[in-house]
Amino acid sequence: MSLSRHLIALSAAVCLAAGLAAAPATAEPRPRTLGELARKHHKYFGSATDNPEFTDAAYLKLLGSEFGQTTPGNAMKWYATEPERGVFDFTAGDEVVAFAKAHHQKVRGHTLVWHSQLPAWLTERDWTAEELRAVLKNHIQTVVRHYKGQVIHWDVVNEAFNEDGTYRESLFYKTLGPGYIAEALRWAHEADRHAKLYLNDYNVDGIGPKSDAYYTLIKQLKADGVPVEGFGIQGHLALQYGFPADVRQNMQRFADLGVEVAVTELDIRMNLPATPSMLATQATWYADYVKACLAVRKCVGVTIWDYTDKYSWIPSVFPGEGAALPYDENLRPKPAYHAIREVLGG
Ligand code: 9MR
Repeated sequence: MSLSRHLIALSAAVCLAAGLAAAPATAEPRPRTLGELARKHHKYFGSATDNPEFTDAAYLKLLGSEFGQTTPGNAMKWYATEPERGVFDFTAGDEVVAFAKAHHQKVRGHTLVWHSQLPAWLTERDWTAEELRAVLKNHIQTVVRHYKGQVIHWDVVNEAFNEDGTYRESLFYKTLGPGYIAEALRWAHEADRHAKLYLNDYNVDGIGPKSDAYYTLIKQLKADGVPVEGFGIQGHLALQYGFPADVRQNMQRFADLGVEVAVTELDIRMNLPATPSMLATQATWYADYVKACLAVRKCVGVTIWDYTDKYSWIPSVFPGEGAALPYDENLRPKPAYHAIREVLGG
């Protein structure tokens, strides 16, 4: 090979090497995840999860990468954590917390006092008020102490009101009267002074009798010095029932009471089969809901009630309905996913 040919070959090799070295700088940057985009607004974007899903590697990969927060869908409920009186089992909850920790995710604790998913030992006998108070206090404090420092929030009382704003006649209400809510909050606070304590419910997206009941209750609890620090708006919507246009105003009035607000279980179901136009409407609704949270400084984040239609609770509870989440059953992002990204600035 002549000298000039040598030089040409050499310079080609240098250019190639330089080109390769420069490649990472010119390559498309990795798109920000929903969790990262939300963090820029000082909020989190999360997904609920459930232990049976932990065998699905593709599912876990997205759960761990895309979201900055998780909520165990069932693992911390009473039936799971205290299956026999005084016998506690934190296996399922610990599994979710360990996953979250490994993926730098915040965890919301869900839930301590709820009328549903209670163990049989609790529901299948009558309790005096004194007995039930002791059982409730022990349950709350044992669970909260176990997760101390590991959860940012507790849904201390879940779904305490009926649609008309009257108290739900749960075991706790019937036996202890409405004062069980303040007591539950005080007991939880004694066990973990740092977790933010929430009341959480569905159909409280807009202003109406049910959210008014929470407004009045939280105002009273604050006046009485009870440690209530957050209002959880679950956000289980359905296309056929319309979008709660005043969700931002509703969030703001709770913020003005001095509590934070979180969207805790967002999903938007529809009658199947889903059409492109229904999915487009769903995308707008997700975007508008997230926008409302972004507009309220004390709205701390949004959690969707799992992220894929593969594991949504909807089809089993509302036959003929579904397609409620931003990813389809094959873990492919739907229009809703892209709409949420856009609102978050992605
Ligand atoms: O996602 C939960 C599902 O796996 C359970 O079967 C169901 C039982 O009621 O509870 C679901 O989660 C609920 C949440 O704990 C409270 N708000 C309503 C949610 C949907 O039912």
